[in-house]
Amino acid sequence: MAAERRITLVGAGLAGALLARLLALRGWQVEVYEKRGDPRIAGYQGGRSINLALAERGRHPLRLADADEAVMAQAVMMRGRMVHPLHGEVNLQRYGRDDSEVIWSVHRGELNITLLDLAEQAGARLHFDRRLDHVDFERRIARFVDDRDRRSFDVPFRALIGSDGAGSALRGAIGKVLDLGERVDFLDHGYKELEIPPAPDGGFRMEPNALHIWPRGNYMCIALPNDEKTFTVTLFMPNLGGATVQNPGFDTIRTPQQARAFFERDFPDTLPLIPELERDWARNPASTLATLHLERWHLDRRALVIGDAAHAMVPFHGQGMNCAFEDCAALAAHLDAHADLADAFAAFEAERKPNARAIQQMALENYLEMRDRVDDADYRLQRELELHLQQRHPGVFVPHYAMVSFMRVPYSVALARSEIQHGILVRATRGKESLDQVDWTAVDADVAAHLTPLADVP
Ligand code: FAD
Ligand code: 8R5
Repeated sequence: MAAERRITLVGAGLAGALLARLLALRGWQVEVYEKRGDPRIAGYQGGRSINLALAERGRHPLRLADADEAVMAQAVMMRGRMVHPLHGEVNLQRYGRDDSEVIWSVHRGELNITLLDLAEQAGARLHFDRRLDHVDFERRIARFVDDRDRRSFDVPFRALIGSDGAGSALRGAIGKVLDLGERVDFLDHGYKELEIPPAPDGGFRMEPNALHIWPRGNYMCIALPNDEKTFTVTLFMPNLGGATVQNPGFDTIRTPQQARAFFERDFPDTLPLIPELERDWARNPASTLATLHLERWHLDRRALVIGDAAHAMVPFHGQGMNCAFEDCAALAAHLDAHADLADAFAAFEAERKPNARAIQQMALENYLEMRDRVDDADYRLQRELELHLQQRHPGVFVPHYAMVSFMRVPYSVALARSEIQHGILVRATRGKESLDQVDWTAVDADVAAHLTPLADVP
């Protein structure tokens, strides 16, 4: 029995490193193959983003792996959205009721390194510069290539877990022997990253404890703080603009000079903060955004995909990593509970697929909210009412953002309840300008008719 607790992971990114740790702590023999070099030696060569938002959903699996403390040592608290209107005052919209309801900005490279160290300490064996190239599922042999010298290595496996990200090579290999029902929905918007360096005195150039948003209707900038006193700014905008300057797109802003003119018009308060705008614009290409849907996540007992490899999503709820970490905890539990890997993989897929779909949908919906709605009077009245209803109906009316970011109720439950609650908020505030005008008797009846108490996952 013990000899059978062997598994091979492909990809030592965020999910791969955490899963390796969780399984090794449970006594599994874990081998991890990663196409990049060891970031602890070579320096982190990861994606362009430097920081990610970590929420309660992601912190819980980190706690299970005894990794939360090490990760939180480098985290920057974000209390809410700092909204920068084009005209008018910058204002903080808190995410939760107090500082226990916040999200955290973490450095991707440092996070990955912390998790790799912990995985190794738990006994997982890490193999860097090993890119999965080909899988023979009949003979159960995976071929890895070292891209530095093109040498290849044939590795026998019992089962493969693909934690190899949105462009998963394992998904591609499974797809050759099984129809995964794969569909990629590209968003017609993309993103580009810019940097706000530290101030001359070495401090932050803006309020550090917030996620900054510059909503501009059809596009937006956001900024997340870094523990090195920098901010990563991300501009999200259509790939293809319209004929007029009112509808900019990545295709219509062709030169760094045009980028400056665009920022002067639409994001004037950011310009003094981004000294190297032209350099960043030219250096960082615009990236695409997409949602990946798969009908199947596993090939019997031989292979499974998790994280972005199974369900990449658009970034607008900041939940891709959080969801991938939840996957790791769920998979570890199913592997403990089922002797046959085929049963464990099937149970994992059945649990996680509806939840992945739900957060993928909520992530798409949050784009409109962030770029267009946060500054609208009717939207702000709905948020205000949401907080009142949370107090009036504790444990029954729980704000959407709280369910997604501060609780661990399944994403599918959060989505279903958010849709009901949205209806209640719209009905109660229609034609109203302030909470004084709300008909509380009618709202309470609406809540009682449509919502039951919500228990969080213990
Ligand atoms: P990854 O972390 O991408 O890891 C995949 C690993 O597999 C990599 O190390 C890669 O090198 C390796 N690999 C790839 N191909 C092969 C191969 N053929 N053989 C071997 N190894 C291979 N999520 C949030 O929750 N909050 C955020 O704020 C947030 N911000 C983001 C910002 C940016 C710019 C981006 C791009 C994503 C962001 N995300 C965020 C999403 C988050 O990064 C992903 O959801 C998360 O990293 C998924 O983890 P993963 O392990 O599945 O994939
Ligand atoms: N990912 C995030 C949120 C929700 C914030 C809110 C949104 C950048 C490529 Cl766009 C985005 C959020 O509702 O007020 N929390 O965390 C992270 C986000 O974007 C990340 C940094 C990103 C992919 C580029």
